[in-house]
Amino acid sequence: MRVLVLGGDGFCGWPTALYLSDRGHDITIVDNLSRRKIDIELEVESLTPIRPIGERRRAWREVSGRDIDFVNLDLATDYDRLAALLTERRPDAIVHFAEQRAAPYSMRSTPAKRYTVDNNVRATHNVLTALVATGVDAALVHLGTMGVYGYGWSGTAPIPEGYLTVKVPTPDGELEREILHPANPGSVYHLTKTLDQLMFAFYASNDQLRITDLHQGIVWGTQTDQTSRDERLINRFDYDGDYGTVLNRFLMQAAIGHPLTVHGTGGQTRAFINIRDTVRCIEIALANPPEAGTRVRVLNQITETHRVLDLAKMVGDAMGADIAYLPNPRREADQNELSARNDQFLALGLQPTTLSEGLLAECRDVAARYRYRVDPTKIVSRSVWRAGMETAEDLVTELPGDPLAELSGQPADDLDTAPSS
Ligand code: NAD
Ligand code: USQ
Repeated sequence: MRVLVLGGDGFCGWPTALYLSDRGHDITIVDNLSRRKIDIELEVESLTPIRPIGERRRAWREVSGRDIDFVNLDLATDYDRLAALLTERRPDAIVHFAEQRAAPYSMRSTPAKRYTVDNNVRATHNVLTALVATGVDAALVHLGTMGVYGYGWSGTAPIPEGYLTVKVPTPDGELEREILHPANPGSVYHLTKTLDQLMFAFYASNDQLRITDLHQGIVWGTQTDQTSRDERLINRFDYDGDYGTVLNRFLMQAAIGHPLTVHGTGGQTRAFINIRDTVRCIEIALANPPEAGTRVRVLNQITETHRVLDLAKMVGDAMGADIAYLPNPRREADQNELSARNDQFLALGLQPTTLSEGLLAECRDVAARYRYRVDPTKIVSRSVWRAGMETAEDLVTELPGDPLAELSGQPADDLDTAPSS
């Protein structure tokens, strides 16, 4: 397939581009490199030393013999170039990762809120309207989020995959209807994903676009079989308070001897997926597009759920790290249950990689190798959901000694114990 990977320089997009290229697909990355510019704005870098996109592509050609094309284009503002690209390449499929994806970043300031909405909503709408205007019949696979459902709305009822069956009272009795699951965003970033959903529903219905929306949980891990083939292909590893996600942050914190930064009581339960499964899920979604004229296909792209405190205890016990209970900079329930369906991916052949499979140790080792790149003053999350909310002081201002050196001799699979989910 000829595939455009929108956002293909990012944490999920880069390993997906390599994976699909490795599987023989013809890949063009479309990215405006805005994520790299946000690193400069936040004065922080990926823990791993990611290389410029040109060097990444050259390295991939050297190790695989395959070319990945790259187009530097802002999907939110360069509509004409996007339409011309579609007309010229006529892709069979488009994978859309290209959005501002950090909830804390989206809440950090008024400009960041406006940027997140402007960037994400316009980028998604431009892709949809360009498909209609050019008549290119590409299947669209979008990366959405489990956060569109909210946390706690449905109590203990398992979250379905996209649609909810409801009974509507009428004078003649109850009418059964299937509706898009009510949206319950917890941040401006999550809000943009709920707006994306409505745009998809409209364009699937009005223009018969073939759209799959993947409601992905928190991605953990960093390397895949492809990114680990050469140091120059290494994937991003965000650890800072805005972009770092919880499990990767805990592994990085333990690897540098920093207390594990649990927000509040750590009672939040979230859905997770390893980056190696993300790339497989995309391939499965590409191979199974919906028919034209049918509703948006929604799949929950998750493999397991865990409570934040359980993750902290597991990492802390295995690596000797302390837990720090910090004021929660977010407005979220003290605790929530989360049970969600993922039947469709399982039925389509996904074999989940779980926390118990040795990859925690791989991720810890990546963090340990690059610990010298950590700026400890960037670790505590300080983007608050409302002005005036309390945040913690830095817990560590200088990089502590290497805690993993003390664990030397301990086999890497000591971390192979998963908490119950
Ligand atoms: P990322 O920030 O690492 O990558 C996004 C990429 O898109 C970046 O390379 C960025 O430069 C590019 N981009 C952003 N706006 C663009 C624009 N207007 N034009 C062109 N390129 C643009 O994010 P990620 O972690 O790879 O996430 C990818 C997608 O997956 C996002 O949509 C995110 O919401 C979703 N997702 C991520 C996670 C996770 O844990 N990382 C979990 C669930 C869903
Ligand atoms: N948390 C901590 N300590 C930390 C970091 C986070 O306790 O050091 C807590 C947060 O308060 C929250 C939970 O861990 O309760 C998850 O936070 P996160 O930053 O790991 O994940 P989140 O903000 O939900 O966002 C990430 C991605 C986003 C994606 C989402 C999927 O950045 O792109 O959409 O995961 S989901 O969570 O399923 O909505």
